[in-house]
Amino acid sequence: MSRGLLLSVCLLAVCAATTHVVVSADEPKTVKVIAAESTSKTYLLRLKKDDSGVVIRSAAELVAHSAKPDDAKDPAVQKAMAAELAKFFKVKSIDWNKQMVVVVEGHDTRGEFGAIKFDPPEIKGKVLQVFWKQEHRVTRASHLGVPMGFALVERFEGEVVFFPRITTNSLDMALMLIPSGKFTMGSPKGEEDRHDEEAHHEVEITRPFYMGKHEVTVGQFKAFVKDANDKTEGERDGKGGRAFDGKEFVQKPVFTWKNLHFTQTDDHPVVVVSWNDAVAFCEWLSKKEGRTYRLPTEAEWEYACRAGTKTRFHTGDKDDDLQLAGNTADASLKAKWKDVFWAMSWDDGFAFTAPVGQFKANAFGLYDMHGNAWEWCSDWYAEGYYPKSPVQDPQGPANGKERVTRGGAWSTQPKFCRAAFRDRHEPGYRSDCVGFRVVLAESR
Ligand SMILES: [Ca+2]
Ligand SMILES: [Ca+2]
Repeated sequence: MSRGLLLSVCLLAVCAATTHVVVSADEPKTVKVIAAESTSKTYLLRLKKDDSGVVIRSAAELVAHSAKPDDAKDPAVQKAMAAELAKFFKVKSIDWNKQMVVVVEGHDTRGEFGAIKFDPPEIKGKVLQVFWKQEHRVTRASHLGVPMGFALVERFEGEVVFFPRITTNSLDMALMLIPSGKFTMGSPKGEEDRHDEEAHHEVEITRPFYMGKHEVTVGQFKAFVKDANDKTEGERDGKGGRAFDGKEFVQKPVFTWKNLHFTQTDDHPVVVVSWNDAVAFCEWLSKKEGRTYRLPTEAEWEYACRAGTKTRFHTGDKDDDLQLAGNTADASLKAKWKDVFWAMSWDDGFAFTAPVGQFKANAFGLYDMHGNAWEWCSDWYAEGYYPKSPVQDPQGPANGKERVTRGGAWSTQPKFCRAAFRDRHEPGYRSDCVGFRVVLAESR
């Protein structure tokens, strides 16, 4: 069969992110990728939704979702299609008893060349996790549309879940995959500036999730306010927020997320938002997209911030290591505000908030986990929670008076930017150094 015919038998697969089949008794421990290719969607298959994936386990499945499935029922057509797919992988034929094909559809490359890259799949229990990312490259070639990735892998008789390493949402917000895993939360006894409440303890994050690559920006928050016709707590009660008035930090009605003592563009982190405002944003976005956005738990936040590191900052242990990772109280701030005795001697270039993503990302690809804006977490705060918290997915105390904030800000010194440091405020609190980032619960 020609590529032309194959083109005409365009697959309209049902492309939920997951595929469920019965697990065999002798499930494999590893699954090898035999061959992988990436191309434009105009070539072979067509899935329904950006960032989706399907599994193909037979020649019949290859054509079963075609636009004209009746025409494709002929075994000869099925065989020809499978042969065409084998050519694509540069193998003689596909042995459906031992192999299967995973197919991923990426997202619009907006005129740039896009390619899908697979990472080695991982088996977690009875689930095969397929990780992939879309890479971009500026090219003079014409627009290639949505890229697709194909991988010929060893057959796995179980559930297969596709995880894009990065995904974007309706606000053009990039979200990074945070894989499940175990880590030691809190700080070791010898850590400089440590507080006793940062008790070292093991935590397991049992499910992968997505986290905002950046803090929520002014531009993204603007979209919420406009669409929801909403106001922040500080605007509704007329009390504004806490901010610098030229001499000290005070609460003033004039200080709101859109009116500060410094200039912010749409790509700065939104601040002067309370915990309640942040939750309202998540609820609005969840409703808008039909999936669940929320604030991270304190454990998720620290797991994501550390990204496998055990040091005070994800860039190292020394105060100086922080200047790579984030915007904190520095010479730029001191030049504007001479009373900031705690400012560090280095100059990070930003007196107040910086546009998101100006500093070094951590190993999960997250920016500004240290500094820029403090980030609200979903947990209530309790000083003694750690030693008695559940090992798996701790959610924080059932009740409390204050909510946790993490990571430090443009106004703080290194000790408050440490991965383990915990701060807290009442849920209605808002200031010019507190913002948030969102978590997207994975879709299973
Ligand atoms: Ca700074
Ligand atoms: Ca931050």
